[in-house]
Amino acid sequence: PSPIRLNDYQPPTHLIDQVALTFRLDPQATRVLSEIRFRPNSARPGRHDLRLDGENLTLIVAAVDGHPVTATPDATGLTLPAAMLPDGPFTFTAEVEIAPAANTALEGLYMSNGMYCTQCEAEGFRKITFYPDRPDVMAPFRVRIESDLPVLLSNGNPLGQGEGWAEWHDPWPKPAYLFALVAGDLLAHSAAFTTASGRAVALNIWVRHGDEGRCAYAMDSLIRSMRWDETAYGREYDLDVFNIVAVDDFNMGAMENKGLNIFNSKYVLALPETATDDDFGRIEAIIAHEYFHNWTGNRITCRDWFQLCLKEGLTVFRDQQFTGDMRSHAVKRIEDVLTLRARQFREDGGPLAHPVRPDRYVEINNFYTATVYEKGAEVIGMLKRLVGDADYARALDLYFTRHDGEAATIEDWLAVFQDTTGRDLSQFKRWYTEAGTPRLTVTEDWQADTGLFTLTFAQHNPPTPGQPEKGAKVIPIALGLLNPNGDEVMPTTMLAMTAMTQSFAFQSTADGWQQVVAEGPDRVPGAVSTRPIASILRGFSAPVLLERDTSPEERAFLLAHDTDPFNKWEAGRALAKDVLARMITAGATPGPDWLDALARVAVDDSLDPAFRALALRLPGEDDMAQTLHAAGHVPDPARIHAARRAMGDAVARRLAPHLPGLFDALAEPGPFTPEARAAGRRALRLAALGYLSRVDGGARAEAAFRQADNMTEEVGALACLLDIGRGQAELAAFESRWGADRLVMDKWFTLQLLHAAPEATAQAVERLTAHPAFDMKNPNRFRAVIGALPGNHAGFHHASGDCYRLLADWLLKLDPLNPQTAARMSTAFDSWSRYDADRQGMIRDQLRRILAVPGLSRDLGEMAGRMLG
Ligand code: HT7
Ligand code: ZN
Repeated sequence: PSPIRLNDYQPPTHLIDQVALTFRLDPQATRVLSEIRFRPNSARPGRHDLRLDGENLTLIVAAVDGHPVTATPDATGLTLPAAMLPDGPFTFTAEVEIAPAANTALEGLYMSNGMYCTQCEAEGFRKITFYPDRPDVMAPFRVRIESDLPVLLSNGNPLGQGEGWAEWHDPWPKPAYLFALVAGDLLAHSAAFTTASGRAVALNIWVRHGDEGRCAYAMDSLIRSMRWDETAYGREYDLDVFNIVAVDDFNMGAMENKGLNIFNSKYVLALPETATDDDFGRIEAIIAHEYFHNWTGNRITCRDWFQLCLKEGLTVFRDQQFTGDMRSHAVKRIEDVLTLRARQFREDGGPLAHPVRPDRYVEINNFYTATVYEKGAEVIGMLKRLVGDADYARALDLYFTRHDGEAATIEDWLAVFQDTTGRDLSQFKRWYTEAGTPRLTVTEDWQADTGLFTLTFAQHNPPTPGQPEKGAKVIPIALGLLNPNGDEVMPTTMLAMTAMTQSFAFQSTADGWQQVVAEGPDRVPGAVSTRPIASILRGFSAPVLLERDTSPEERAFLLAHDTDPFNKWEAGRALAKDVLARMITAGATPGPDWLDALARVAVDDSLDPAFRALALRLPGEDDMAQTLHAAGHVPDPARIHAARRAMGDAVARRLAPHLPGLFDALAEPGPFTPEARAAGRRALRLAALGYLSRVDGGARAEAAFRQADNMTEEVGALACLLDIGRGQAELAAFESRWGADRLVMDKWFTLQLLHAAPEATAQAVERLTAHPAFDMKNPNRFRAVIGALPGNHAGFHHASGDCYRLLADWLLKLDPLNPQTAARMSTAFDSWSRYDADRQGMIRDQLRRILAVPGLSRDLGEMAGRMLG
């Protein structure tokens, strides 16, 4: 199929003033009656055919202003010829039939455990009825649902309900992708919220019977999100009710449908005994993310799908701010950067690289990517750093007033900042239009006689598919200077790099170190100055690969003294990666300096336990493969695996004297609470247990598993045991305890794959997919097994190529049922060019095999084609 291009955008021929829908629900034969009030769009002068999207719909009857329409739908929709349409406004009515029970793709109206639900983003509404399914057509909706099921929900406010029916009205004009309907035998966990201006809002989280006791944390997160958006962004909720529904079968995390968010149950349901601290954290973040979409996405939506980052990048940025405020900004930033590097840098450096605002796509579902979401958020963070907090707040206020009720573009977004600050952002816009992770090199110069310290940066913007050459980007570089005693002598200063190569000079003055334009004038004669130590790219102020020739001593110094928590962690991380890289490539062993530095962090009670836990986490195997490849090596997964295990053993031996004390001291007294402080202590305790298991043979982990009264420690202890090749009895106990709990059992499946020995990983896939509880139609379960496979780097890339074949087999099995999820999982193959010729050949063979399958979905076909290049 030929791609859809941004440059071909045309405004819609017709706009909609009102939509009324009636659903007569039936698993095999749901009837959808629509009444749509159209008017010609003055932005498209002249008379035009009206094209309505529609897929897999049986048209029963259609009419224009009551006159039956004879046009026949094609595979993608229905065209009403201009000659058939009145000059001015008119009403189009239609009745169609659909079969939700047969819908395994989980797009449009489908069924999950006897419950009806919808997923319309990006283009699912066209599987419900004939409609201009594009985000720049916005309309208020009235919806009537007819069904015997007790709970019938749609967007907006309830209008009324009776025996077998309910009616809803959403007054806020919205695009069809925000439409939602749910019908089922559900129970609500309810609460009330009063907005800053005094509006009463009823909050409900709807779940299956038996799950109502697992909603308290999601509700608490929702209330905190609503309050936070009022105080941080001045945004209030705008309907009388806010409904959330938890669904077991769901392609992604959650969906921000207006007034009726639909969630993967994994991101709603939590009790201490069933959910880990990470689960609690993700629930809080995703509840917030979807809620924040009410303004950034719903009230202001996207003109077309190329502008997806307008809502997703901004909403991710907002949910990151929220989590930082709720928990710890330092820990959140480190975690976000770890994810960014693992997912987005990987994507940006491979065949799937695309700009934050792509300019073409075949299947839009393939562009819900780390680049659009996470790099999209980074770009907003950079903009905020460049203009400052006050101007960011003013620009956002202008954005909300200027574009409320509109479908906007990235140009609109940047114009708001230009108009607020007077800055020209045309160069900055390259972050949206050019793919690839810039490489930033830095060299230092110290003139002892003049006391001038100069940093010279050079940026290199690598070629990416379809973009061989690129201009200089604006790069905000947050810099601090320390003196050799470890005191900060220049607090964080934002440098704005705009050229390919640029120098910044600094001198010691009476007021401390400062940036100077030229040598000398600001310098106090006779002021003592010694060469400062630079802390560069503080807080990871730009999504770049910083290449700096730093000695291990300087890194150890920054690990010990940097006042910027991100760079403190980064220094330790860089040290660990250097040590591990030498172990992999030169068979080195970890030296005492690094081990001592790590031990100092581990036992430093002045540091946040969550930070210490992060510092003790060894670099991942995929991360090392990516790093070695970037440094010109061909990564060998088996060597990486062996070296990383040896590194873990060395750390365990060095930390051994401290581990029992650390483990015992971090035990949380009293009942479990999911808040960040307690979670951080558990994270450090489990990190200690992981190392302890390597020296005590797992005795403590076995006891911890038996005694655990929460899922974090239960699953954490089990992981420690599996990591040292034990834990079979515990796995069996876990299965018999949790066999009936879908969400908990997903963990059981994933753990076994992640911890399988490299040579036994393919067998593990075969064994787990043959397990009676493996259900490929449930995306969570499929992801828990097949999606976890690449997380076992050495197993997935085992020289036999067995796992490559197995992954391709499963993608091909899933594709006819659920192409969206199959296409997402296929990205495991995107790193093929890093590896040796044999592995490259085997992966490419699998991609070719996939591409050759007749009837392959557009989703998977596009991905396989792009990965092959
Ligand atoms: N805006 C949503 C993205 C989305 C999605 C969600 C569930 C299933 C299919 C989907 N396709 C796109 C989720 C979000 O970013 O908040
Ligand atoms: Zn989103």
